[in-house]
Amino acid sequence: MRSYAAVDLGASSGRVMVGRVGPDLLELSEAHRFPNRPVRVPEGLRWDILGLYAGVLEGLRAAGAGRGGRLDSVGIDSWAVDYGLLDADGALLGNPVHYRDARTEGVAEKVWATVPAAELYAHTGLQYAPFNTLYQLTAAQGSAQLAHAKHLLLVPDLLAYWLTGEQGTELTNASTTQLIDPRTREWSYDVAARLGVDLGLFAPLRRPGDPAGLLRQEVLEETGLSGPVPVTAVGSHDTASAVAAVPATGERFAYICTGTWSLAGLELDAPVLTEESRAANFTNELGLDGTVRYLRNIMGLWLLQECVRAWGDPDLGELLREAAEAAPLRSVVDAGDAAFLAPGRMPERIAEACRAAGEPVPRTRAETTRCILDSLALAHRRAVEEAQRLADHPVDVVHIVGGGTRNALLCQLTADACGLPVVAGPTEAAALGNVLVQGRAHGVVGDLADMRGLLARTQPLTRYEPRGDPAVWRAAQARLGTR
Ligand code: ADP
Ligand code: LRH
Repeated sequence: MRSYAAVDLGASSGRVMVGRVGPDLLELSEAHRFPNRPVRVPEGLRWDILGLYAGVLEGLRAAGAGRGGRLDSVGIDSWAVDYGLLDADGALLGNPVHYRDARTEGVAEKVWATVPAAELYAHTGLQYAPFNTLYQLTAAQGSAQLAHAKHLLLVPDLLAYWLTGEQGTELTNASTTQLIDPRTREWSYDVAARLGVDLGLFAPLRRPGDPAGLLRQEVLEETGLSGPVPVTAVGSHDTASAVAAVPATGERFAYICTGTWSLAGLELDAPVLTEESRAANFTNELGLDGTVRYLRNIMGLWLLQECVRAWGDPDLGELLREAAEAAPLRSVVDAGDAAFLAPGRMPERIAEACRAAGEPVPRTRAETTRCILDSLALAHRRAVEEAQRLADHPVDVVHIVGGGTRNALLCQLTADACGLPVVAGPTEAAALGNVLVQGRAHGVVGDLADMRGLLARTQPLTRYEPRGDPAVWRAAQARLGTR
């Protein structure tokens, strides 16, 4: 039996979890959880990276306490695409820019003037999202900060660098930069050269399971851990770790990682780079062991988080109970619409979207909440259906993992909308995937199928059978003008 610390930073909270792993054992406990609150400064929206690092250190201290300061390894995953720039001395140049910052507005069009969108998709397989690292770097071109930068580290790699002093670029997260070719799983040198992106900024690629250094002496002293403690590269994109922890027992499954985002799609063994796939805005991100995460980004519980914030933080449980009583499918919006990306005024923006789509405007908080959950279920349905068709990969079951598994109404509505059984759990999927990859690197668990078998045997899962008539959902989809 081994103990691994998983640092898992989501857009709404960071946590350090401890996983105990053995041949027939997988237990996860929370050592420390801390809020992730971005900060708006005059230049724009920034991550509080020092606050997050402080949370990681405190979490590692808590993880070691009670086990004599002993941990077998540490793994780090976080949200994708964002990065810190370092100068020639290795010092961070400013706070990493938040992917919801407005600096990328209109940038994609400039990129496509040099590399047309269709060609970009054929080479990188990435969906259009304004925040893909490529667009962020293009927006930053000409800035003093980029001019001074000698290194670029994606957020989990930056934290690993601070913990170990070693730099690397973990592949699953690198695949969200739009600078990786999903066919070769290497840098897309041609795209980078044509767009003036200096790949020399990036540290060498490393893959999940690779060693990523040892905790520095100062870190050991600050956390009370007894060294040596290795850091192991995991699927450092939180979605890669979460998909690794989908407790599927066969191949005919779809997954939805629900948290701040809903990431809905399939695990494939090769990318789908067709024009139809691009038009449907499906992405091909890289997963463990040569797999591809073929999925679509849906705005997710961000819509609800932002409403709850605007309403002054009412009790979520009560809000969801009221939403369960509200009239079903009264109003729906396109929960995939990037118009919902920026923070602020979310109840008003949802009302505006309803008005624009000719839908009744929600009159109460319960109705707005119901509108969000119905709209998410509808977007889940559409993504699951389209992914199956575009990848020619039929499924019998939908797995939901992540924070949204705690929302029984969302899970049930998703089962109803998809017309398929939903298996919900684990809630802390990203942390479990993180821990399991460390365990695998140290020979405690076997391949991806073994990892999933262990999850299915040990983790509490809830099954939701589809109810009602799927035609109701098709009709609601038609109201939005999409199939
Ligand atoms: P991220 O990793 O993106 O920060 P999480 O996976 O932690 O997100 O999921 C956060 C979401 O989980 C919240 O926005 C909230 O909607 C949902 N959630 C958390 N706790 C509960 C709960 N007790 N009941 C219902 N939903 C919950
Ligand atoms: C989820 C996530 C998602 C990305 C987004 C930026 O946390 O990593 O997979 O698209 O954040």
